[in-house]
Amino acid sequence: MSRLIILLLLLTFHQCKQLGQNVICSQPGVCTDQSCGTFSGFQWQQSTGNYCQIQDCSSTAFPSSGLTDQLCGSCPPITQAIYANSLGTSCVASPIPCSSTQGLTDQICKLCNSQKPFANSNGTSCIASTQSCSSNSNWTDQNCSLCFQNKPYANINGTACVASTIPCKSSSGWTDFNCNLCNPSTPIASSNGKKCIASTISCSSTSGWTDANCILCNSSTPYAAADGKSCVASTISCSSNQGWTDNNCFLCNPSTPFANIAQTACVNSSYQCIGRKFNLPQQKWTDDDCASCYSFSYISKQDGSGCLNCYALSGMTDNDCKLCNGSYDGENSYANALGACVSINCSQTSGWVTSDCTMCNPATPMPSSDGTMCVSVTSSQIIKLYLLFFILIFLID
Ligand SMILES: *[C@@H]1O[C@H](CO)[C@@H](O)[C@H](O)[C@H]1NC(C)=O
Ligand SMILES: *[C@@H]1O[C@H](CO)[C@@H](O)[C@H](O)[C@H]1NC(C)=O
Ligand SMILES: *[C@@H]1O[C@H](CO)[C@@H](O)[C@H](O)[C@H]1NC(C)=O
Ligand SMILES: *[C@@H]1O[C@H](CO)[C@@H](O)[C@H](O)[C@H]1NC(C)=O
Ligand SMILES: *[C@@H]1O[C@H](CO)[C@@H](O)[C@H](O)[C@H]1NC(C)=O
Ligand SMILES: *[C@@H]1O[C@H](CO)[C@@H](O)[C@H](O)[C@H]1NC(C)=O
Ligand SMILES: *[C@@H]1O[C@H](CO)[C@@H](O)[C@H](O)[C@H]1NC(C)=O
Ligand SMILES: CC(=O)N[C@H]1CO[C@H](CO)[C@@H](O)[C@@H]1O
Repeated sequence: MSRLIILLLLLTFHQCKQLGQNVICSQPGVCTDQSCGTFSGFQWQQSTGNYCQIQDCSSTAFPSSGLTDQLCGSCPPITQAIYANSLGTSCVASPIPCSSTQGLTDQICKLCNSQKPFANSNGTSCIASTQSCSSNSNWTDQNCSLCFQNKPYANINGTACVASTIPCKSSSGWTDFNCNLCNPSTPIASSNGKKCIASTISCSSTSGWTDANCILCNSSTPYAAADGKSCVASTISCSSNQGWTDNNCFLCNPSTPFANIAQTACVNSSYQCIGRKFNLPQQKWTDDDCASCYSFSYISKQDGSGCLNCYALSGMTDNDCKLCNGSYDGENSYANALGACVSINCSQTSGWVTSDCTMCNPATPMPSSDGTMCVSVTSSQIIKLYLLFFILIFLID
């Protein structure tokens, strides 16, 4: 009986005395409190080689503060909880020490410090972000700068952190570089740098402008100049084919600074086309100006008071036609009855033939029998009409 009690006591004693696991202290092989850490109630002893160990892990209650990797390593309270957490308040089953400055992961950080539960992007430290650095939503500038050394700002929809040099929420100071990083669908900075826009060329471009890009870059200059090298403050598109004014013409293309008479295009001439005061010497019409301002078939009147359309089908006088003679329509230097220019002297008093009569006045297409004038019908035709008339009367009777 007494032998059994002694055996039980021996067994109990064996169970209670728990030899610690081997750890390396700050001075390898030196197993003093100074080298391994002072923990009241625990004694260090030399183990094999450079290792030290706690003599008896059960010698006193396990502390809940001031824990180190040495104590946790020698007396892990739970299997594999061999490292002290960052605050030294518990031993944790982290695969690497909580003091590590590389190889940190979210999982390790959570074990090591619940206040800094995420590893930064390169795993060099645990951070107080509210989301994992591998998240792909809900990013804020604050958490971006915690996670990424070189990507301090959240992109515009918070799906990633970017290496822009200003926050993506900025309302000034934009550059194409930053716009493209913050939101690739609006990759260009507006001219005033206050926003990012969906232009297809940089607002500082010196060629390739379109109306669509111009209005995005600077709404004060909404249209591309005719040469596409800049944007201008015209009130209509430089590719318009109506509604032109001198001012818009000049803005769109300084080498054709005047609206033509029909306002359908811009032209160059010695003076503006619209609103000319022909009594002032430099504003008199010239052939060149008439051609530019109206059309190629126009020439200037003799006194410079206006332009004549040599192709006009009405309103022309012999004088007008004489001016036009040789200009555009060959020898069409006489006005006909309709006021168009023809090659026959419609005032002639002899030599009329049918083709000339028709040309001079379609209403009197027939030469009289002596050829001195044109008439509506010939005398032989009149006789035929009379005959027809009498036959009709006879038939009706
Ligand atoms: C992002 O934030 C919203 C609203 O706070 C939340 O509902 C959502 O779960 C978050 N998403 C992630 C991936 O954290
Ligand atoms: C890791 O990132 C931090 C900032 O997040 C930075 O301070 C550190 O230099 C980086 N280390 C390496 C090795 O890139
Ligand atoms: C967020 O922006 C990125 C580009 O910055 C884009 O690729 C992605 O489709 C956007 N996501 C959403 C949900 O808008
Ligand atoms: C936008 O256009 C207006 C009108 O030409 C000009 O005065 C202004 O300087 C332009 N703004 C920028 C930022 O270029
Ligand atoms: C415009 O026309 C005037 C004379 O009509 C001429 O002196 C000037 O050189 C022309 N300008 C251009 C850009 O062609
Ligand atoms: C028309 O011009 C030609 C030369 O081009 C000239 O010979 C002819 O006399 C002119 N006719 C009239 C009616 O002026
Ligand atoms: C046209 O004919 C009339 C009548 O014969 C004549 O007086 C006039 O001089 C002619 N005009 C021209 C330009 O020859
Ligand atoms: C939206 C979000 O997650 N914001 C957090 C970013 O990180 C800071 C801590 O630095 C938190 O306070 C924010 O709530």
